[in-house]
Amino acid sequence: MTKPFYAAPDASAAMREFYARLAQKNAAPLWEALAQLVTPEPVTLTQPAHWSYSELRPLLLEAGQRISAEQAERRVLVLENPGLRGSVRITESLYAGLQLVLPGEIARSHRHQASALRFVLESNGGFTAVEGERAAMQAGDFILTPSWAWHDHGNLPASEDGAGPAIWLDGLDIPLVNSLSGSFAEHYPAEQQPLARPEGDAQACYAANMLPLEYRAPRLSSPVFAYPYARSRAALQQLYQNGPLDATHGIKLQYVNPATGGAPLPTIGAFLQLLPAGFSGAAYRSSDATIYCVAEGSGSSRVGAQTFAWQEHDVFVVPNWQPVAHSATSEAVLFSFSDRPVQKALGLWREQAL
Ligand code: 1HN
Repeated sequence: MTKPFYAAPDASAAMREFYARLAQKNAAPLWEALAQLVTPEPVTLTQPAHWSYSELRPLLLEAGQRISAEQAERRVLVLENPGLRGSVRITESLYAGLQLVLPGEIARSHRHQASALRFVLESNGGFTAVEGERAAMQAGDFILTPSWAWHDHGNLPASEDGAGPAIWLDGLDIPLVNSLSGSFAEHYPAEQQPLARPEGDAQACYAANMLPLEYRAPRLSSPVFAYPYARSRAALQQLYQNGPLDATHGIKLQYVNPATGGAPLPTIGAFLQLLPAGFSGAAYRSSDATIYCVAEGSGSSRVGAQTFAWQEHDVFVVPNWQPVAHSATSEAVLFSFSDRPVQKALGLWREQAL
């Protein structure tokens, strides 16, 4: 931690006695707290951290033997930041976890104020339904569950092609919503919500570089709720072939709400970047703590004083304002997400090339 910007004066016995009398009246001296309140740079409990998929996957599958999706409501291993143990979050503002749905299972329908995203790691017959429309899940797909949208997940029975577990990374703004004491939630009266539209309807309506006639966005989140990996990956590949490469980010794109040009969720921004084999990126920092998930390839990232060597499907965290520099051993694709849209909406976001 950096040296305090404001130094609290030493408290004499007489002052401490004064503070005790203040406390009895629910009052406190600001001059004792200022140093921790107003820091010259972001101070956070979020630590740089790395989760190895090859270590976590067997534990997630073990959870699959120990508890059903039905018993668990959501069978998830929370990725808990070591600096924030016990507070069920990966950064101070965001939650992340690895979810497992086995062939034939359903994770029943519910909705809540918190917005969620999924980044699919493994799926043959996995699917999710959001507000009356189903999307089949494929590895690398980015899927949204907007605030207050009914959502349930499933994996086809083994007899219908549901070969293997469906596993994805969940990201939610739960800590942010709960810091505002803004949580509401309810169960759908049935295990699965009825489907109101055929699969692919939202793609046709909102994801073909067109919008329904005189469309006015009815909500803050993107009407496109599934962003297939094949399309995002192909865009990165084409841009890489066309050049140029950013010295810090490689080829990096942000997922977008096509109706507004803004972030896909009001509280969470998400990104996908390609790092060519042998890429060694420049150091950079931004005021949003960022969660990375390796979609493809291997490499390493220097985060502050630590270096994380990562493989496919690993997750790692870069805390607020910590320098990060990415290197790729083989051609790699990194998915990432953060609370950047919140910071931007409040005029707080900063970035710096180092
Ligand atoms: C949730 O609703 C899901 O719907 C996943 O899959 C993870 C973590 C905390 C609170 C709600 C889901 C969640 C969650």
